[in-house]
Amino acid sequence: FKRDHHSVGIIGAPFSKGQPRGGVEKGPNVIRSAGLADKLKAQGCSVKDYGNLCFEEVPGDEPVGRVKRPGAVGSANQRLAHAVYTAKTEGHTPLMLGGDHSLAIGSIHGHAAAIPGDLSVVWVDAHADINTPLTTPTGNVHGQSMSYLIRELQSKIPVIPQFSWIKPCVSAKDIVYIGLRDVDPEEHYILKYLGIKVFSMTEVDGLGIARVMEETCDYLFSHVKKPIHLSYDIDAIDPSLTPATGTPAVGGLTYREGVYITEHICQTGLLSAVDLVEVNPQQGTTEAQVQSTVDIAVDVLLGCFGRRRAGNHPADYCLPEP
Ligand code: 6HN
Ligand code: MN
Ligand code: MN
Ligand code: MN
Repeated sequence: FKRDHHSVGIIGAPFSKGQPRGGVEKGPNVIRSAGLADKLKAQGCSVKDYGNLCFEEVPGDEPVGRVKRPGAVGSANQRLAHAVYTAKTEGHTPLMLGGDHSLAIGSIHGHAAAIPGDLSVVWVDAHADINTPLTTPTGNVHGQSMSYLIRELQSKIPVIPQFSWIKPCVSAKDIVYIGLRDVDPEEHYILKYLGIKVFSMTEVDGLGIARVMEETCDYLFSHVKKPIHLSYDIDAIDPSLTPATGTPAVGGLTYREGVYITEHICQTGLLSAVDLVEVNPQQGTTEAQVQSTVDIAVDVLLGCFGRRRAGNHPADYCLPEP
């Protein structure tokens, strides 16, 4: 294959306590059942499946301020950080299957710990997930993940003992958002205040996805080329296509835009870890809705790891001689 060869390290993270809806913990297994590993192998990847992480029950897990389930979220993410660190240091490109988007805390933390310099983050989502513990309207940590990781925001983050292991490891200038369309006012302020690069659905409409991806890479590569952490929330895609998710928002990416993002990032050669989160089979009302959501999640991931819609063939392929 002419695309750079990935060894994918699949890490299942069946965790749902960063938000209130049950079912999202089934994400890793439904995505696996759709044939992810075999399809990755068929396109030339090697695959190591680390299985699903086990997360501990945390009794008496009372909110700290507005933040719900701090014990469960803190400990799950600490385990995940370790797993991602291990997969990365063993030479794999970690692929974290969620679970809810609070898991990006551990995934990005573990990834950052495993590489020498800084990483950049491409966050594909209808939502910015950048509320602080003091601005969150819901208390759900899946809407706050980025706030714990951004260095420039730490003076605004109160102490949460269960989160004390988290070391902010991402600079605001190394983050690009794509697909936003449901941003809380406080989050919008934070994005402006930190000068974070955002391609909302307005920019996707105005520029087209090809320009958005070109500008994303120009922006991220303007100083040094850092490894990319792609955190992909399935609700970035339009809910007519991916309805089985907990916080759907109308007016999302088309299938083609959603896949184009991954094809473009893959061909940079800098993709270093991936999250695919918020697939919730219990949020679909029909089996077809669940199937469509899962199938699209798989196609997004195949795009990350070398699939081109133009077709692929092994680098050593030879035509059969008559
Ligand atoms: N997601 N902004 C809302 C909140 O609760 O803070 C919604 C978060 C959605 C979370 O996309 O993973
Ligand atoms: Mn999200
Ligand atoms: Mn590092
Ligand atoms: Mn979202």
